[in-house]
Amino acid sequence: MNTVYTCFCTDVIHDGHRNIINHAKEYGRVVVGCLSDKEMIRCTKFPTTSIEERMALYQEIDGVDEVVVQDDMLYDDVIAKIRPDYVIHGDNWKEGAEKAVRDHVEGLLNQYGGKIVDVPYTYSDEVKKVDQKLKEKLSMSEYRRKRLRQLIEMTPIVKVMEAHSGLTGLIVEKTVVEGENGKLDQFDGMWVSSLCDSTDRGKPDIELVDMTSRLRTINDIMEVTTKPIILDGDTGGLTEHFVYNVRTLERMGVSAVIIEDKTGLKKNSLFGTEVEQTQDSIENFSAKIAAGKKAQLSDDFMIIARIESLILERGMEDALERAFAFRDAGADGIMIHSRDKDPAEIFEFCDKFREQDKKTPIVVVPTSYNQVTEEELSAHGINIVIYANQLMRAAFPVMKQTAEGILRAHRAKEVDSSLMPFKEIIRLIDEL
Ligand code: SPV
Ligand code: MG
Repeated sequence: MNTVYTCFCTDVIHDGHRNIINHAKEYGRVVVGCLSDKEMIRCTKFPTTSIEERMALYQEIDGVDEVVVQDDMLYDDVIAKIRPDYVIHGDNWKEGAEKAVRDHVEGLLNQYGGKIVDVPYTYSDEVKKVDQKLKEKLSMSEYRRKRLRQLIEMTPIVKVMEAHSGLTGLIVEKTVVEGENGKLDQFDGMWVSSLCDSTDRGKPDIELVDMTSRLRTINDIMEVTTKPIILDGDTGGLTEHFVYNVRTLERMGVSAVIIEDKTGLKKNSLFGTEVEQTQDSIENFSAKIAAGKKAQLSDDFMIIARIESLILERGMEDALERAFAFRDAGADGIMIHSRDKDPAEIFEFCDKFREQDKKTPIVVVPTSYNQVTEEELSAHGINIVIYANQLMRAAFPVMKQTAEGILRAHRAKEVDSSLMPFKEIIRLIDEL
């Protein structure tokens, strides 16, 4: 008897899936692959149920003979193991981002005479509704909040990109690329940077933009996205205020706040020792972390301690002493910052920290040492990489050039060829 294989990456079964199975039955024994968590995330479909729950769900569908785990979005593992006579899929994978996957599967099947069966994709109201519901579920605070902890467990390194508005949030949410290996890739979460949130308002990064305004930026981003959010909480402010902010952020569905061990008038770390900056004492900052942890109500929310010792040239020993002290005070992660062009001091810190602590997540912001790859960071035990300001730095020069171009030409024609038509920009924006 022939084997027919299909891969599902969904938490909810709708007409489209049932249609695939009904077609599949005609070709032979039906094996359904359940895409693993880590591969589902890369495919832009974050799971809201466990792999065990999904497998049980697929097994219940009428006509399914067997359910297996598929741990490679390009099907290499399952095709090698099962050697199906047919792979069946909705014909929507003939174009767009999934076409590369189809081409790859076709190549694998050609090696032994297997075939692809494309079934007309089901465009029904039910399918649309289920897709929409899944998306909305992911944007609900209880799902969004815990997603960062889940990602740390599920992926080799969590890739976080700066967002400072609804539109930049949408770019982080929706940008998907196809890598050299044909695999898709995307960002995992968003960083609401104090530097970019301040700059977008034309203000300096000195904790001048108050929490109410920061919450508004977060809300704008949350309205149109589902990915987890890490807030740059500056120094966390007064401990008496920080505890209230922890509650608010947690309730909104923010996944983590990172606070830095500075005190007094905070200046941006990229200034280093060029400006006067005061580091908080280990004792005070530990008490702030402990108070924040005591205030939070869920287990999901993370308070991450950011150590400024390398920025302020206080040395590696000081950085490590602080890291262990802040962890012991309850910090759920450590962010180590550096403005050196060489990643050596970051790697040294991480290696030494990992000698004694294998688990506490480490976060880095490679703005100055931007030559490092995610793979290298991950090899040094780093769990989260934050690209902290690139979207804003990309937009600013182009906006400036455009303004200058119009002033020079006394009309907008000359700049038009370098502008994106609005039709393309609004494609990003969802209509209900
Ligand atoms: C920010 O993005 O606001 C940060 C990171 O705090 S840095 O600007 O590098 O200090
Ligand atoms: Mg900042």
